[in-house]
Amino acid sequence: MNGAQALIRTLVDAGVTRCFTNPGTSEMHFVAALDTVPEMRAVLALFEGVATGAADGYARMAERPAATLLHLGSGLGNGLANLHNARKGKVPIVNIVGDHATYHTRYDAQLQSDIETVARNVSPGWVRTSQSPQALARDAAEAIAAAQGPPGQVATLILPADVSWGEGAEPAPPPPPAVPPVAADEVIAAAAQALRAGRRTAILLGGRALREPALLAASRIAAATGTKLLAEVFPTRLERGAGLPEVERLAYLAELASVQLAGLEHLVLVDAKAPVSFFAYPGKKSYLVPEGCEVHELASPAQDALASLEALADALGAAGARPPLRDAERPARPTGSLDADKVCQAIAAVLPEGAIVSDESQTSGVTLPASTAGAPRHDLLALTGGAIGQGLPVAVGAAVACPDRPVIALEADGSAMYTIQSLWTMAREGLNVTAVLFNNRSYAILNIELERVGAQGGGPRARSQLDLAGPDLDFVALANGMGVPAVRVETGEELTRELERAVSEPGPHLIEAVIPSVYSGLRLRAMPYALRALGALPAPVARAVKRRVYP
Ligand SMILES: Cc1ncc(C[n+]2csc(CCOP(=O)(O)OP(=O)(O)O)c2C)c(N)n1
Ligand SMILES: [Mg+2]
Repeated sequence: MNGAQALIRTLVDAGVTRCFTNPGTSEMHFVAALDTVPEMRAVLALFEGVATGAADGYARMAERPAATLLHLGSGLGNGLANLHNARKGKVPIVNIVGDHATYHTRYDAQLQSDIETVARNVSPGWVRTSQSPQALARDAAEAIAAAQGPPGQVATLILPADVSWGEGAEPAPPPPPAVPPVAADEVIAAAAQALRAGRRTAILLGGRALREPALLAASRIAAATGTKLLAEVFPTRLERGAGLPEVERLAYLAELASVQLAGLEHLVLVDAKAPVSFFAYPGKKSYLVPEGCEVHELASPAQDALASLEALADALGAAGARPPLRDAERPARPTGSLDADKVCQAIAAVLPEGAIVSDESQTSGVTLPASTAGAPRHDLLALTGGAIGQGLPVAVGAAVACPDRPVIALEADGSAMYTIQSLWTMAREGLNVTAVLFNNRSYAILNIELERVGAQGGGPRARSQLDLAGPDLDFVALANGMGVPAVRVETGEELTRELERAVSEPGPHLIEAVIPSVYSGLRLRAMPYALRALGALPAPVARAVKRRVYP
């Protein structure tokens, strides 16, 4: 057996049965070995950012890692943004990067580069260049264990070509499953005391605490104590919809998140970080926990969030509490010419049971959480690391993981163009993905940010950097060119009809809606003033404003 064969056998024996690839010469032995291990399904992507984002989407849904196969430092670099998103989402990925043969590196050939340095940014916890075919399978088993965590992480295994083609390799046994610890008794007692004291409290849920069992445990605690449940801004995987507990997501805009957090005296973190502003803004706070609020970490990402929440519920005598569950409720089907809110309504009106929603709708999706709150239960996958170009690749991976569930990719135009090649992989693999393109012909959010950061000037040259009009992107043509049937819709009636058709037919579809920016004209100009004024308003008024602009 050569190294590559032993590597792939080790991967599939450990349950890593999908590999998202964009190979080159140094990976040819890995590619050749695919035919000797039929349990491994390799999925070709036409850009590394698609492969890495697909591995992320796959693991979020399959609850086990996929592998990637990337070509040296340049290929890894191309895939970096979506590995960054996976790292922030604590998503496990076995990131395999081919390299020159060990004896070739000293010649500094054309593709030679420092792969480990590139990898460390997204794989701070585990990077290794395998040194021999005999060591390779063991290295792979360690990479799988490291990737799985918890917390999940991107483990990068660098595979020199001679290690791959060298003979005398043997597969390694799968790593034993990790048993994450439950919160210590004194931590549970302290959190229970904080929640019992009748103070203003909230539990901030992130990571694995946004899955159904943990949500149920948290909402029992909320029902028994009156504490508020919050979810992190961009969840890795949030289960929501009719029949599930409802949690309020923190807003992306720090000014609005501050309104949600105002007045809290205790904040209990469960697999989540204390909230901070996405960016620094002159004269504004970075750390969003209100002054004087005590932060308790019930469970870190390395711990068992569910068991810790259940232990806390027991300590509070809340195990038998009956939490309120979200009633089924859909908005009416929109009619007439479309805007962003009507697209969100249409999606909510026809969302099928068990859908997986990969949400990269950006500003156009601002009313989506409210519209879909009572839709049939679904999984929401968000932009965990803020590096755009994630939504379509994540949809690819989710559809590979869950071929029987409808995947809906909600894509803003600017974000879609980073990894538009995802459409080709969807067509080739026959994936059940419906991509809805919110085409506002703009980097709309950056128009808000331009005002918010207080940049001086901001004239026509600045605005042209944020404007995508001319030439107008034609997403129907782009999709057709990659084998995906596509339509452009102009009315609510057309959109709901096309959505239902797309979901009922097998394979991928794209629906383009050309819509105005949610923030333009007076609304855009008023936004920074309104955001600044929020802090000075009485809390109930500020909350009402927040609900209005970011429901
Ligand atoms: C990898 C990466 N590059 C650039 C950015 C900066 N950025 C943030 S939002 C954005 C534009 C988003 O435009 P679009 O996807 O059309 O959404 P809209 O704001 O129009 O709703 C850009 C370029 C980023 N977040 N990530
Ligand atoms: Mg846009």
